[in-house]
Amino acid sequence: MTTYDNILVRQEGHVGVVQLNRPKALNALSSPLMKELLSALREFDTNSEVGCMVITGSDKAFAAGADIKQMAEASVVDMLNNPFLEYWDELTTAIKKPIIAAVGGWCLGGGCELAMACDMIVASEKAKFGQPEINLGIIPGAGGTQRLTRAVGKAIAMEMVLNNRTLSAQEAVQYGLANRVYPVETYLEEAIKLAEEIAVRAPVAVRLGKEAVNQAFETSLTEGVYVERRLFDMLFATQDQKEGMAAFVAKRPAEWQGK
Ligand code: DAK
Repeated sequence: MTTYDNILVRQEGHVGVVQLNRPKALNALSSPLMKELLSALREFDTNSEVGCMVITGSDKAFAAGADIKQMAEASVVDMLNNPFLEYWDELTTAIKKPIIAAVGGWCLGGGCELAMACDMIVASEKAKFGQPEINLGIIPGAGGTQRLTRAVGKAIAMEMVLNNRTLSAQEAVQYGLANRVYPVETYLEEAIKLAEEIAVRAPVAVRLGKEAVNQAFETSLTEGVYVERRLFDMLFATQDQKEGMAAFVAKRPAEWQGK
Protein backbone atom coordinates (compact mmCIF):
# COMPACT_ATOMS: atom_id res chain seq x y z
CA MET A 1 0.00 0.00 0.00
CA THR A 2 1.33 3.46 -0.89
CA THR A 3 2.56 5.59 2.01
CA TYR A 4 1.87 9.30 2.22
CA ASP A 5 3.11 12.37 4.12
CA ASN A 6 -0.22 13.86 5.23
CA ILE A 7 -2.51 10.87 5.59
CA LEU A 8 -2.38 7.35 7.05
CA VAL A 9 -3.95 4.59 5.02
CA ARG A 10 -4.99 1.10 6.05
CA GLN A 11 -7.39 -1.67 5.08
CA GLU A 12 -9.64 -3.26 7.70
CA GLY A 13 -11.57 -6.20 6.28
CA HIS A 14 -13.29 -4.84 3.18
CA VAL A 15 -12.98 -1.22 4.30
CA GLY A 16 -10.35 1.26 3.17
CA VAL A 17 -9.57 3.68 6.00
CA VAL A 18 -7.92 7.05 5.34
CA GLN A 19 -6.89 9.08 8.38
CA LEU A 20 -6.04 12.75 7.87
CA ASN A 21 -2.75 13.22 9.66
CA ARG A 22 -1.66 16.81 10.22
CA PRO A 23 -2.36 16.86 13.97
CA LYS A 24 -0.38 20.05 14.67
CA ALA A 25 -2.57 21.97 12.22
CA LEU A 26 -5.81 20.23 13.28
CA ASN A 27 -5.79 18.44 9.93
CA ALA A 28 -6.06 21.68 7.95
CA LEU A 29 -6.63 20.68 4.34
CA SER A 30 -3.61 21.73 2.29
CA SER A 31 -3.19 21.03 -1.43
CA PRO A 32 -0.69 18.19 -0.80
CA LEU A 33 -3.09 16.60 1.69
CA MET A 34 -6.04 16.83 -0.72
CA LYS A 35 -3.93 15.39 -3.53
CA GLU A 36 -2.89 12.46 -1.35
CA LEU A 37 -6.46 11.93 -0.13
CA LEU A 38 -7.77 11.70 -3.67
CA SER A 39 -4.98 9.36 -4.67
CA ALA A 40 -5.64 7.03 -1.70
CA LEU A 41 -9.38 7.00 -2.38
CA ARG A 42 -8.78 6.23 -6.05
CA GLU A 43 -6.52 3.32 -5.04
CA PHE A 44 -9.24 1.89 -2.79
CA ASP A 45 -11.86 2.53 -5.47
CA THR A 46 -10.04 0.20 -7.84
CA ASN A 47 -9.14 -2.39 -5.18
CA SER A 48 -11.61 -5.27 -5.57
CA GLU A 49 -11.14 -6.32 -1.92
CA VAL A 50 -12.48 -2.96 -0.75
CA GLY A 51 -16.21 -2.18 -0.87
CA CYS A 52 -16.49 1.00 1.17
CA MET A 53 -14.19 3.69 2.55
CA VAL A 54 -13.94 5.68 5.76
CA ILE A 55 -12.29 9.09 6.03
CA THR A 56 -11.44 10.15 9.54
CA GLY A 57 -9.19 12.57 11.42
CA SER A 58 -8.34 12.68 15.11
CA ASP A 59 -10.64 12.78 18.13
CA LYS A 60 -9.84 16.52 18.37
CA ALA A 61 -10.35 17.44 14.73
CA PHE A 62 -11.75 15.77 11.65
CA ALA A 63 -10.42 18.86 9.87
CA ALA A 64 -10.46 22.51 10.96
CA GLY A 65 -10.91 23.69 7.39
CA ALA A 66 -8.80 24.41 4.37
CA ASP A 67 -5.28 25.54 5.25
CA ILE A 68 -5.66 29.24 6.03
CA LYS A 69 -1.90 29.75 6.02
CA GLN A 70 -1.73 28.38 2.47
CA MET A 71 -4.59 30.62 1.28
CA ALA A 72 -3.78 33.80 3.19
CA GLU A 73 -1.73 35.54 0.48
CA ALA A 74 -3.43 33.94 -2.54
CA SER A 75 -4.65 36.14 -5.39
CA VAL A 76 -7.83 35.46 -7.31
CA VAL A 77 -5.68 34.05 -10.14
CA ASP A 78 -3.91 31.75 -7.67
CA MET A 79 -7.29 30.47 -6.51
CA LEU A 80 -8.51 30.00 -10.09
CA ASN A 81 -5.35 28.16 -11.14
CA ASN A 82 -4.89 26.04 -8.04
CA PRO A 83 -5.78 22.40 -8.66
CA PHE A 84 -7.19 22.35 -5.10
CA LEU A 85 -10.63 22.85 -6.60
CA GLU A 86 -10.36 19.87 -8.94
CA TYR A 87 -9.39 17.63 -6.04
CA TRP A 88 -12.68 18.49 -4.35
CA ASP A 89 -14.74 18.04 -7.50
CA GLU A 90 -13.20 14.66 -8.23
CA LEU A 91 -13.85 13.45 -4.73
CA THR A 92 -17.57 13.63 -5.34
CA THR A 93 -17.65 12.52 -8.97
CA ALA A 94 -14.73 10.17 -9.52
CA ILE A 95 -15.05 7.90 -6.49
CA LYS A 96 -17.70 5.26 -7.16
CA LYS A 97 -17.71 3.32 -3.89
CA PRO A 98 -19.42 4.81 -0.81
CA ILE A 99 -17.39 6.94 1.59
CA ILE A 100 -18.28 7.44 5.26
CA ALA A 101 -16.85 10.41 7.18
CA ALA A 102 -16.06 9.49 10.80
CA VAL A 103 -15.99 12.87 12.54
CA GLY A 104 -14.32 13.09 15.94
CA GLY A 105 -14.06 16.77 16.86
CA TRP A 106 -13.83 20.02 14.88
CA CYS A 107 -15.40 19.71 11.46
CA LEU A 108 -15.13 23.24 10.13
CA GLY A 109 -15.12 25.06 6.81
CA GLY A 110 -13.53 22.85 4.19
CA GLY A 111 -13.56 20.04 6.77
CA CYS A 112 -17.33 20.23 6.97
CA GLU A 113 -17.48 20.45 3.17
CA LEU A 114 -15.30 17.35 2.92
CA ALA A 115 -17.57 15.47 5.34
CA MET A 116 -20.64 16.56 3.38
CA ALA A 117 -19.04 15.42 0.11
CA CYS A 118 -18.92 11.93 1.65
CA ASP A 119 -22.00 9.71 1.48
CA MET A 120 -22.67 9.40 5.22
CA ILE A 121 -21.42 11.00 8.41
CA VAL A 122 -20.85 9.13 11.68
CA ALA A 123 -20.02 11.56 14.48
CA SER A 124 -18.61 11.40 17.97
CA GLU A 125 -20.48 13.16 20.75
CA LYS A 126 -17.73 15.80 20.69
CA ALA A 127 -18.05 16.64 16.99
CA LYS A 128 -18.72 20.27 16.08
CA PHE A 129 -19.86 21.21 12.60
CA GLY A 130 -19.49 24.73 11.27
CA GLN A 131 -18.77 27.01 8.33
CA PRO A 132 -16.73 29.79 9.97
CA GLU A 133 -15.43 31.30 6.70
CA ILE A 134 -17.33 34.53 7.47
CA ASN A 135 -14.76 35.17 10.22
CA LEU A 136 -12.06 35.25 7.50
CA GLY A 137 -13.97 37.59 5.21
CA ILE A 138 -14.95 34.85 2.77
CA ILE A 139 -17.78 32.37 2.23
CA PRO A 140 -17.62 28.56 1.82
CA GLY A 141 -16.07 27.58 -1.51
CA ALA A 142 -16.48 23.82 -1.80
CA GLY A 143 -20.18 23.18 -1.37
CA GLY A 144 -20.73 24.69 2.08
CA THR A 145 -23.59 26.87 0.94
CA GLN A 146 -25.10 24.19 -1.31
CA ARG A 147 -24.75 20.74 0.28
CA LEU A 148 -25.29 22.22 3.73
CA THR A 149 -28.52 23.98 2.69
CA ARG A 150 -29.83 20.83 1.03
CA ALA A 151 -29.09 18.90 4.23
CA VAL A 152 -30.20 21.24 7.02
CA GLY A 153 -32.48 23.69 5.19
CA LYS A 154 -32.22 27.43 4.63
CA ALA A 155 -32.80 28.66 8.18
CA ILE A 156 -29.96 26.76 9.85
CA ALA A 157 -27.64 27.10 6.83
CA MET A 158 -28.02 30.90 6.87
CA GLU A 159 -27.10 31.02 10.56
CA MET A 160 -24.06 28.83 9.98
CA VAL A 161 -22.79 30.66 6.88
CA LEU A 162 -23.59 34.23 7.95
CA ASN A 163 -23.05 34.01 11.70
CA ASN A 164 -20.72 31.07 12.37
CA ARG A 165 -23.31 28.98 14.19
CA THR A 166 -21.86 25.59 14.98
CA LEU A 167 -23.91 22.41 15.30
CA SER A 168 -23.32 19.77 17.95
CA ALA A 169 -23.30 16.14 16.86
CA GLN A 170 -26.84 15.70 18.18
CA GLU A 171 -28.04 18.75 16.26
CA ALA A 172 -26.28 17.50 13.12
CA VAL A 173 -28.29 14.27 13.33
CA GLN A 174 -31.49 16.13 14.21
CA TYR A 175 -31.12 18.40 11.14
CA GLY A 176 -30.20 15.58 8.75
CA LEU A 177 -26.52 16.40 8.32
CA ALA A 178 -25.12 13.35 10.14
CA ASN A 179 -26.37 9.77 10.32
CA ARG A 180 -25.39 8.63 13.80
CA VAL A 181 -23.66 9.75 17.01
CA TYR A 182 -21.52 7.55 19.27
CA PRO A 183 -19.23 8.14 22.24
CA VAL A 184 -15.81 9.42 21.25
CA GLU A 185 -14.29 6.08 22.27
CA THR A 186 -16.30 4.12 19.70
CA TYR A 187 -17.38 6.38 16.79
CA LEU A 188 -14.53 5.27 14.50
CA GLU A 189 -15.07 1.58 15.24
CA GLU A 190 -18.81 2.07 14.58
CA ALA A 191 -18.13 3.91 11.32
CA ILE A 192 -15.87 1.07 10.17
CA LYS A 193 -18.51 -1.47 11.24
CA LEU A 194 -21.15 0.36 9.18
CA ALA A 195 -18.73 0.55 6.25
CA GLU A 196 -18.05 -3.20 6.48
CA GLU A 197 -21.80 -3.94 6.41
CA ILE A 198 -22.14 -1.92 3.21
CA ALA A 199 -18.87 -3.29 1.77
CA VAL A 200 -20.13 -6.87 1.73
CA ARG A 201 -23.44 -6.07 0.03
CA ALA A 202 -24.05 -6.54 -3.71
CA PRO A 203 -21.28 -4.33 -5.16
CA VAL A 204 -22.92 -3.21 -8.39
CA ALA A 205 -26.19 -2.38 -6.61
CA VAL A 206 -24.27 -0.39 -3.96
CA ARG A 207 -22.49 1.59 -6.64
CA LEU A 208 -25.68 2.33 -8.57
CA GLY A 209 -27.56 3.08 -5.34
CA LYS A 210 -24.99 5.76 -4.48
CA GLU A 211 -25.24 7.17 -7.98
CA ALA A 212 -29.05 7.21 -7.88
CA VAL A 213 -29.29 8.95 -4.48
CA ASN A 214 -26.74 11.55 -5.59
CA GLN A 215 -28.88 12.22 -8.67
CA ALA A 216 -31.56 13.55 -6.33
CA PHE A 217 -29.33 16.60 -5.81
CA GLU A 218 -28.69 17.17 -9.49
CA THR A 219 -32.00 16.80 -11.30
CA SER A 220 -35.72 17.48 -11.25
CA LEU A 221 -37.91 14.77 -9.70
CA THR A 222 -39.07 13.52 -13.12
CA GLU A 223 -35.51 13.26 -14.45
CA GLY A 224 -34.27 11.72 -11.21
CA VAL A 225 -36.97 9.05 -11.22
CA TYR A 226 -36.13 8.35 -14.88
CA VAL A 227 -32.42 7.90 -14.05
CA GLU A 228 -33.37 5.66 -11.11
CA ARG A 229 -35.54 3.51 -13.37
CA ARG A 230 -32.75 3.07 -15.95
CA LEU A 231 -30.24 2.10 -13.24
CA PHE A 232 -32.83 -0.24 -11.68
CA ASP A 233 -33.45 -1.93 -15.05
CA MET A 234 -29.70 -2.25 -15.62
CA LEU A 235 -29.33 -4.32 -12.45
CA PHE A 236 -31.45 -7.05 -14.06
CA ALA A 237 -28.43 -7.70 -16.30
CA THR A 238 -26.32 -8.68 -13.27
CA GLN A 239 -25.71 -12.14 -11.84
CA ASP A 240 -26.15 -10.61 -8.41
CA GLN A 241 -29.80 -9.78 -9.12
CA LYS A 242 -30.42 -13.43 -10.14
CA GLU A 243 -28.50 -14.65 -7.09
CA GLY A 244 -30.22 -12.26 -4.67
CA MET A 245 -33.71 -13.22 -5.76
CA ALA A 246 -32.89 -16.96 -6.02
CA ALA A 247 -31.40 -16.85 -2.51
CA PHE A 248 -34.54 -15.17 -1.17
CA VAL A 249 -36.78 -17.82 -2.74
CA ALA A 250 -34.52 -20.65 -1.49
CA LYS A 251 -34.36 -19.06 2.00
CA ARG A 252 -30.54 -19.00 2.00
CA PRO A 253 -27.99 -16.16 2.25
CA ALA A 254 -26.98 -14.63 -1.08
CA GLU A 255 -23.40 -14.91 -2.31
CA TRP A 256 -22.51 -11.75 -4.19
CA GLN A 257 -20.10 -11.84 -7.13
CA GLY A 258 -20.08 -8.18 -8.09
CA LYS A 259 -21.04 -9.30 -11.59
N1 DAK B 1 -5.62 26.34 8.65
C1 DAK B 1 -4.33 26.38 9.08
N2 DAK B 1 -3.96 26.14 10.36
C2 DAK B 1 -4.94 25.88 11.24
C3 DAK B 1 -6.30 25.83 10.87
C4 DAK B 1 -6.63 26.07 9.49
N3 DAK B 1 -7.88 25.99 9.03
N4 DAK B 1 -7.03 25.55 11.98
C5 DAK B 1 -6.15 25.41 12.99
N5 DAK B 1 -4.90 25.61 12.55
C6 DAK B 1 -3.65 25.56 13.31
C7 DAK B 1 -3.51 26.78 14.19
O1 DAK B 1 -2.96 27.86 13.43
C8 DAK B 1 -2.55 26.27 15.25
O2 DAK B 1 -1.25 26.25 14.68
P1 DAK B 1 0.01 26.88 15.49
O3 DAK B 1 -0.38 28.25 15.87
O4 DAK B 1 0.13 25.96 16.69
O5 DAK B 1 1.14 26.76 14.53
C9 DAK B 1 -2.98 24.81 15.43
O6 DAK B 1 -3.71 24.48 14.23
C10 DAK B 1 -3.91 24.61 16.62
O7 DAK B 1 -4.97 25.54 16.48
P2 DAK B 1 -5.48 26.44 17.70
O8 DAK B 1 -4.35 26.81 18.60
O9 DAK B 1 -6.29 27.55 17.10
O10 DAK B 1 -6.44 25.40 18.46
P3 DAK B 1 -7.68 25.70 19.39
O11 DAK B 1 -8.02 24.39 20.02
O12 DAK B 1 -7.43 26.88 20.27
O13 DAK B 1 -8.86 26.12 18.39
C11 DAK B 1 -10.22 25.88 16.38
C12 DAK B 1 -9.43 25.18 17.54
C13 DAK B 1 -10.64 24.82 15.40
C14 DAK B 1 -11.47 26.54 16.99
C15 DAK B 1 -9.31 26.97 15.75
O14 DAK B 1 -8.06 26.37 15.37
C16 DAK B 1 -9.91 27.59 14.51
O15 DAK B 1 -10.80 28.44 14.59
N6 DAK B 1 -9.40 27.22 13.31
C17 DAK B 1 -9.80 27.81 12.07
C18 DAK B 1 -11.15 27.34 11.66
C19 DAK B 1 -11.60 27.98 10.35
O16 DAK B 1 -11.69 29.21 10.22
N7 DAK B 1 -11.85 27.15 9.33
C20 DAK B 1 -12.27 27.61 8.03
C21 DAK B 1 -11.04 27.83 7.16
S1 DAK B 1 -11.47 28.47 5.55
C22 DAK B 1 -11.83 25.83 -1.64
C23 DAK B 1 -12.37 24.82 -0.92
C24 DAK B 1 -12.54 24.96 0.43
C25 DAK B 1 -12.14 26.11 1.06
C26 DAK B 1 -11.61 27.12 0.34
C27 DAK B 1 -11.44 27.00 -1.02
N8 DAK B 1 -11.69 25.70 -3.04
C28 DAK B 1 -12.17 24.47 -3.65
C29 DAK B 1 -11.17 26.70 -3.84
C30 DAK B 1 -12.32 26.18 2.49
C31 DAK B 1 -12.01 27.26 3.24
C32 DAK B 1 -11.90 27.08 4.68
O17 DAK B 1 -12.08 26.04 5.22
